[in-house]
Formats: sequence, C-alpha cells, structure tokens
Amino acid sequence: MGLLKISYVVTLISFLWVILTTVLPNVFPGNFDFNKKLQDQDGYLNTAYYNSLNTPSILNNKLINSHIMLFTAHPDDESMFFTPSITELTKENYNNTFHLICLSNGGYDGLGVIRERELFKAAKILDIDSVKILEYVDNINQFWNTEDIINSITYEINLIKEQYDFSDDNDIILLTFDKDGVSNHPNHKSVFLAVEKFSKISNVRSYSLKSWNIILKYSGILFSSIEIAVKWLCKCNHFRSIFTSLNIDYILNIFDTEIQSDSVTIYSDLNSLFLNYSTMTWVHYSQIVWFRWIWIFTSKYMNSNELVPIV
Ligand SMILES: *[C@@H]1O[C@H](CO)[C@@H](O)[C@H](O)[C@H]1NC(C)=O
Ligand SMILES: CC(=O)N[C@H]1CO[C@H](CO)[C@@H](O)[C@@H]1O
Repeated sequence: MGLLKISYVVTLISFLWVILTTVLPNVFPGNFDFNKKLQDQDGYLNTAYYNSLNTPSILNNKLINSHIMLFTAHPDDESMFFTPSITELTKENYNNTFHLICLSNGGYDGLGVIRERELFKAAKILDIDSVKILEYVDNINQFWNTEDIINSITYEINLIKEQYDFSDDNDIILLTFDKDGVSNHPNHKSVFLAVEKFSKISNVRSYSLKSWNIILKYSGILFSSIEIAVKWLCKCNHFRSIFTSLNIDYILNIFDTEIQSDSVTIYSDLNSLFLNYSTMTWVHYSQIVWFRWIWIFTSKYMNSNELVPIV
C-alpha cells in the first residue's frame, strides 16, 4: 500500500515536471529577438533553439557567441553532471562552439580504451564540436598538480584560438566543477583549483558547476519542479508577495537567482532529459553498474545545473 502511494506521488510529480519544463515554456515562449529565422524553423515544440526558463539568464551572462571549453576529469563526467548545460549551450541560436577537454581516460579500472571510445560517441550525441582526452592518471586518491593543469589549459586555449582563427580572450568561456567537485573526488577538485587560479591570472571568464547538498543532489526532479513552479508563480506580483511574506530561505534564494544575473540556472525539458538519460545508459555502458542506475533516476544533475561565475 505504501509503495502504491509512493508511485502515485512520483507519477504526479513527473507530470507536473513535464508541464513546468516543457508545456509552459511553449505556451509562454518569451520574446527573444535574436536569430529569429532559426526560431521559426524549429519544428520540435519550439524548445530546440531556446527555452524561456533558461534563455534569459544565458543572455544576461553573455554565454553566447563564444567558444565554451568544458574541463572534466573522467569520460562520463559530462553525461553524469553537465548534460543540462551542454544541451542548452549548444543550441544553435546561441552561436556557441563547444569544446570538451577531459583530463584523463578514466583508466583506474583498466577500462581506459573503452571509456575513450564512449566519450567520443557521447560527444557526437551531445552535439559537442571538439573532444580531447589528456593523459592525467585517473586516481580517486590523488590530487593533480595545479600548475600542470594550468599549463594544459593555456595550451588547449592557444590551440583552439589557432584552429578557429581568433585571438580575443573574451570569446572564451571555461566551464568546470566547483570546489566540492559534486562528489568530492580529488580529480574533480584539482580541475577546479586550476581553472580558478587560471581565471585570476587571465582575462578568460569561467563558470563552475554548483555542488548541491545531499538532499538536493538525490532529489531527482522534485526540487527542480518546486524551483520552476516558484519561478513561474513569482512572475505574478500577488504570489510574489505571498512568497516573500513566508520568509523561507530556500524560496527567497530561488527569487535571488531569478533576479540576480550572476548565476545561471539551466533546466532540462522533456527532450533534453531523454537525451541525458540515453547518453548515460546507451553510450557510457561500461560505467553502468547498479548504483549508476540509482544516480540516473535520482540525481538532480541529470535535469538541472547551476553555473556560478568563478571570480
Ligand atoms: C558567432 O560567434 C562568432 C564567435 O565565435 C562570431 O565571430 C560571429 O560573429 C557570431 N555570429 C553571429 C551571427 O553573431
Ligand atoms: C534525441 C534528442 O532529443 N536530441 C536533441 C537533444 O538536444 C539537442 C540540443 O538541444 C537537439 O539538437 C537534439 O535534437
């Protein structure tokens, strides 16, 4: 009986999530007048080129017309943590070129060669323009040397500038983990430390993926749905004042991220969620052990990302 009730609740939340992320943005598409032509050609539910939930903060933060370089530590990091950002930022209207630089081949269990192949396949599905795997040694007990990584970052940036024939650092945006690295993995943290240091000594903008606490992390679509519902409702002054009077920190924070433009929240819609699920299950099959299934269906990182500028 208890199980039946849980399944009702899960079904209800799933329907709610689809309405909030996919149906409502189509009914209220927002008014973005860039690349009109592409919008008009969009056959799929009008969300393949922009999404009224995500597009405003992406435009505010100028995450457009750029070369976005995502630095990860292992093949599958991009699919486990960053898919909402990748599927959103690679949409054609934003005119970004997306580069993935993975610092190791994830060979800790001896599956390096398979995982390299999987990464290239995932990149194809995710519409990533270029992929490179570096030769750092995958080890859950080891930090990588910050200066080494900074040298690698500098080298890769110069390579891309050369390949795509531009010289302005403002055309580049770096993206990586934050100081907690989602899971506290020392390899993840090392990449953050290097990107952080690099962005201090250069003009390159960089963003980190916010690590959530354990409750948010395993909340699947629950808190995402609440956040989006609050965002929709607070467009109406009446609800806004009700919410403000409740004075709940969690909800006030959602307001803040909606109003302040310095952090970018990205939510998947139904289309990109399926894409996320399938890259993880279909492409990174060597990594699908039982606990990864739990991750896929309970992790909030599979349906939303919060990107915070590194300063
Ligand atoms: C697209 O981005 C590139 C830089 O990556 C820029 O040179 C070009 O002008 C942009 N195109 C449009 C239509 O804004
Ligand atoms: C299978 C699928 O849904 N693919 C879509 C995923 O998202 C990208 C970018 O938003 C689209 O270009 C794909 O068609």
